[in-house]
Amino acid sequence: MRVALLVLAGCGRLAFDPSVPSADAPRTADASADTNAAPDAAPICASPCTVADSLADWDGVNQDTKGWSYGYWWAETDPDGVYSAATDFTPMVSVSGLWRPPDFDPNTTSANYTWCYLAQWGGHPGFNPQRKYPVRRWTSTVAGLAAIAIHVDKSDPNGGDGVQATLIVDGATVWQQAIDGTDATGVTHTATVVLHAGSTVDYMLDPRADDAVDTTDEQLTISGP
Ligand SMILES: [Ca+2]
Repeated sequence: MRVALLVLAGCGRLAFDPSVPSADAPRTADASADTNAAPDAAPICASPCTVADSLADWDGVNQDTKGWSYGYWWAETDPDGVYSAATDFTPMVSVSGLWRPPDFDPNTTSANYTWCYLAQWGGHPGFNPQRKYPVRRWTSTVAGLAAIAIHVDKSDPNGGDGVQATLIVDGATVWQQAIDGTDATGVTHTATVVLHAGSTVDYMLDPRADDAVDTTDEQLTISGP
């Protein structure tokens, strides 16, 4: 279950509070790959090859199809306010082809109403009335050096305070990027990591300080380096 991530030590928890907006990172496309993975690890497959693709592998009805599971972090009620991949990933349920928290109530005045959901193309984080952050997870069946390509952009670029995407592998934050509310171009980033059978690759979306106009495109692919 351990990943030899060399970007951050695998402490099992995020070393940040996603409810607090971070300073804007550069918004220009970043297609460069991290280069701090172990150079002697064997690739998961001979490049070019792709073992997982969040768009192509999507299943809006069944969990665990092709290694994908759909969940969320209920940040509002987490006693320590820190996402732990091992204990804070709560599976969502399928509602009309979207994944939503199990207690979702479509009544907008309900305490259990939330904008938090996942779709094939992306999703939406929740802030009001409670902070619920969608997490798209892939669980690895392969071991070795892998290239994780992550993309995020605003599918609704009409404002708001933007969103923040976080890539977490086996509990360690690999990459994090804030996206402005009007950024329809977004960012693509590739991280090179070493996976093990059972490694968890989590793509979390948080709303920063508000969830208005936060509809967001997101895609994750795992390939040979
Ligand atoms: Ca927002």
